[in-house]
Amino acid sequence: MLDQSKSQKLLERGRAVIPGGVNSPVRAFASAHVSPPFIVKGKGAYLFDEDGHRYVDYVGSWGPLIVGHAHPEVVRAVEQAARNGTSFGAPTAREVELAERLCQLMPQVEMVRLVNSGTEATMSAVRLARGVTGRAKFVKFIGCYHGHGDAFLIEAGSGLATHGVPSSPGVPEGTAADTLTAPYNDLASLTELFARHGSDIAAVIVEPVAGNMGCVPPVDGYLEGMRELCTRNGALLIYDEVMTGFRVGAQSAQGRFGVAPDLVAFGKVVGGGLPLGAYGGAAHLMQHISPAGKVYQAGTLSGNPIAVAAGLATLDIIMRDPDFFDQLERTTQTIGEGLTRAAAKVDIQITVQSVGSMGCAYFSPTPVRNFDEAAATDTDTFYRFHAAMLEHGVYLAPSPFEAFFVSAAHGAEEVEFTLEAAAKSFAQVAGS
Ligand code: KE4
Repeated sequence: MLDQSKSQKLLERGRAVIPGGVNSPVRAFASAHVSPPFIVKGKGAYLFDEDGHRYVDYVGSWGPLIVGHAHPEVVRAVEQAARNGTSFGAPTAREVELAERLCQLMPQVEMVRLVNSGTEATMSAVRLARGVTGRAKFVKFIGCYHGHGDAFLIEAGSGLATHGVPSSPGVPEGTAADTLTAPYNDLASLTELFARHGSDIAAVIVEPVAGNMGCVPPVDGYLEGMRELCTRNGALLIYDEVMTGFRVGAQSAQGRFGVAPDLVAFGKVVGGGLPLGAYGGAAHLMQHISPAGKVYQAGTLSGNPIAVAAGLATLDIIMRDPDFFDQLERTTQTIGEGLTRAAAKVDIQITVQSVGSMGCAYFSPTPVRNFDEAAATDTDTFYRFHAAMLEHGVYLAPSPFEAFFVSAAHGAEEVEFTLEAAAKSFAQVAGS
């Protein structure tokens, strides 16, 4: 058994002053068989906890750390920025530089607004869509998570699925009534929603690869069909690329699948591990944002100089190596194949699904295409596997509905260590 005495004591202390002892529910390991390790340090592919354990990390702060923990260039950029002052509430050259960089990297993004989180980015994109179209309703997909904005907390996957919450108390009925939901990867039900509510729908928001029910790629023709339905009905298509942005390829999911949205929300990687999000799209849409237009959206710390510096440094590292994404994808595939082989050795059938450097190992003999199928996988065995992996030095997200993330710091040594740990863990799970 893993000695977690220090972490457990800290969790107790935390519970007295922080709800659940954590500042985001998924960190509580609520359904897991182990306590959350309290982290003291991250370096490259590794995390170090209060109890003296080292783990190969596949959470990467839930996605941002694509170049690994404490990358020297990111740390240097942050130090330099901090020396010049931590916040001004006034424009800076580097914000313009980051906005230019995002527009240059993403061909259909002509303007962006920087915010502080993925939640802010998705919330603001929906507000913009409503402001532009003059319509109130929007569509989200069951099992997709778009942050904790009121209107999104309906059948929202991720932490809510882990805690068995279909919709959060505190979301007024009126707000929920304007959120229409449909199963993911099911164009027929989206077509039906448009047939019933077409002229009231401001937007469809989607994770182009669903990463909050594991890792579910869009089926062939799904994004194309969604694009077509939106265009035909005068609704805006919003990609939530908070997770997939600069994660599944140099031009994110929209470049990878070749289907362009009207608006896009970013977070995670674009902030290089600091609090930063962004939303953007065509100039004629973004010009509706205040002060250029009338749709209000603001922030004391928006475009924070330290976060901007970390984001720029991370994008620099990613973009200067033409092989960056292919290399990550190869590593991810090696891990996926290794996990599948290790499980099969002890007669456990798993299905690994991955896109770029995000993936999920489902305890299921068949592929997962939507939330119902993700929920029907063997989650009990997942939780036992999760605890065994932690004991053997591998840190996975404590939920079968979360993706794993591979970083550029995961080399051959870390992969080998991971697969050895997996072989032991699968054997333990099979024997218990
Ligand atoms: P943040 O507000 O947490 O920065 O981003 C919200 C968000 C929006 N869209 C997608 C596709 C996301 O995955 C997220 C955040 N993801 C969660 C869980 N996968 C992060 C972890 C947490 O909530 O603590």
